[in-house]
Amino acid sequence: MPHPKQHIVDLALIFREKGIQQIIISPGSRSAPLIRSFIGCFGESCISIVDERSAGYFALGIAQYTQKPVALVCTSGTAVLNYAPALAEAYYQQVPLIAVTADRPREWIDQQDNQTLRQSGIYSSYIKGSYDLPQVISSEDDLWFAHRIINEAIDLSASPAKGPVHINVPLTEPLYEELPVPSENIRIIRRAEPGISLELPDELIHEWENAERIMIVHGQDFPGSEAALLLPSLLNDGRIVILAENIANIPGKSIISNSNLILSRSRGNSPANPDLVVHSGGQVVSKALTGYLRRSAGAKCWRIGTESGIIDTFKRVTRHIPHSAAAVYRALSGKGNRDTGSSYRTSWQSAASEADSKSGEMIRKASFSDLVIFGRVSQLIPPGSIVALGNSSIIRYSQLFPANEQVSYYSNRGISGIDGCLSSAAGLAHISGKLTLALVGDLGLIYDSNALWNRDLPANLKILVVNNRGGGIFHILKGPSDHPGFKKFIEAHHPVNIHNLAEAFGLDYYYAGDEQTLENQWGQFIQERGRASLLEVRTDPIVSAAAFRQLMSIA
Ligand SMILES: Cc1ncc(C[n+]2csc(CCOP(=O)(O)OP(=O)(O)O)c2C)c(N)n1
Ligand SMILES: [Mg+2]
Repeated sequence: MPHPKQHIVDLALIFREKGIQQIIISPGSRSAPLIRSFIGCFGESCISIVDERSAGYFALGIAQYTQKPVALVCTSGTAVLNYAPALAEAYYQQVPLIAVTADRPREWIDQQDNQTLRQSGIYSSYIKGSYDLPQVISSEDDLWFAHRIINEAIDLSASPAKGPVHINVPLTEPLYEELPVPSENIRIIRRAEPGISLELPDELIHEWENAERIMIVHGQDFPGSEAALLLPSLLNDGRIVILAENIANIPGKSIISNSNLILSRSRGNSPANPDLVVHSGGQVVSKALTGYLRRSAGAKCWRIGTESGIIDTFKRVTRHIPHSAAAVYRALSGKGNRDTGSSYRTSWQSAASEADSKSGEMIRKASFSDLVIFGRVSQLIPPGSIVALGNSSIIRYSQLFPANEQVSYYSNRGISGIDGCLSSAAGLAHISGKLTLALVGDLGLIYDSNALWNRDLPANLKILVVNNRGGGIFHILKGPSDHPGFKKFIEAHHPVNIHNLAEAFGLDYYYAGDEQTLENQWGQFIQERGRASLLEVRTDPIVSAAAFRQLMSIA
């Protein structure tokens, strides 16, 4: 007869055998057997992060980088709910995460037992799969069942479209006893992923070959994705324009990354319209681009993606092609190629460089503001670094500058929360070992300051905080600043001392209040000094909003 907690020991071993390497553990007592099992199997490589919300986002950063499932382990109760933001982000960004949550025995749910809530299926609306392990193993069949669902959960998380899964683990006392050795007949089920070569139907090829002006819009994607490798080669075909923002991470001089600036400045006079729009990848940041495509009457529109539903961002999808972008682009490559000799592509490229040089001119003359910081920082980022963009005006400002091919861009754009940007950046810094520049707003930093509550906070994490003392984004959007509750309830103006915050967590702190000091401090700030550092740059939100508006109106 197997040991009642045999599955707990086997769980960690199955994780390891199926290639999982990163385990993030938050503290607790109900989870003690799980912690024993994971540290027994993975040893020192397990990472301890106390705050589960931060742990979830830290894991997300690692999984964004590796594209492999990362395991999260926590105790029962509200700890479980604190994973929810990161899991939801992972769901919408198709990032593989596995939440392993300790639970009380079933008979004690809703019985006023300590630290207990209904955990089974708790993330139901934004999870690829939810599993409950047996409470105790009382037969070989129980163990067979546990082995199978652990395999299934890992495969589900890692297979397209990737995403989060939940393994809930009811645990009976005793919680601190020794565990047995792993099963001899542990089951590792290997999943054979289908190849990616694809035969597309003739009618689809026909539509592609007959199009005159194709616009590929590729949304957020991870650096080095297959689509990133394939897309630039499609530009041999003169009918194609590729619009991909910095977070799409598509390299190439001819990729247009500043569509937001082009389309904001075009005032209805945009470059030539496409007759076929092909949409792939994750979220697109630019509202101007989304609006433009929604208005592009007459154009056909394909959505390529492994998601099950139809993503019709531009309200004009005529075909949904449920395969990976890489497989479809590979199958289309070389089909119908021609250099139309039309001005279509040139019109987009000259609009891109004109928008860029006009904005450069304006920024050189602008007062010190958020815009000026971005202009300067975009030139100072060292090649080979990672840039983690905060969700606020930060990511919008960063769209105003051409993407830097030497830099990898990440952001939590699945659902754009400000609550985990810094923790994800810490995860990226941890796993990559590369200089990781987290660009965050003051609210984003303070909200997620528990990202800094990490004994092993990577020294290569460099945090640039644009402190405009509230949500600067609400100054640049049309509408909010006329609201009666603007200052207190929307901008959420605050007096937090960021210097003290950085000191509390033992970070090196730098400060700049003008462009010259920013430049002077930069070298020290990004230098490897054995601990993470934070550079606070303070700006006036009114001046910043005026500079932004000026750019948009000359633009
Ligand atoms: C968890 C969460 N709460 C609220 C919001 C709404 N929100 C979007 S941006 C923003 C303000 C961000 O301010 P800050 O980080 O200072 O950046 P800034 O816009 O000033 O650059 C808020 C509250 C959100 N995205 N996520
Ligand atoms: Mg702010």
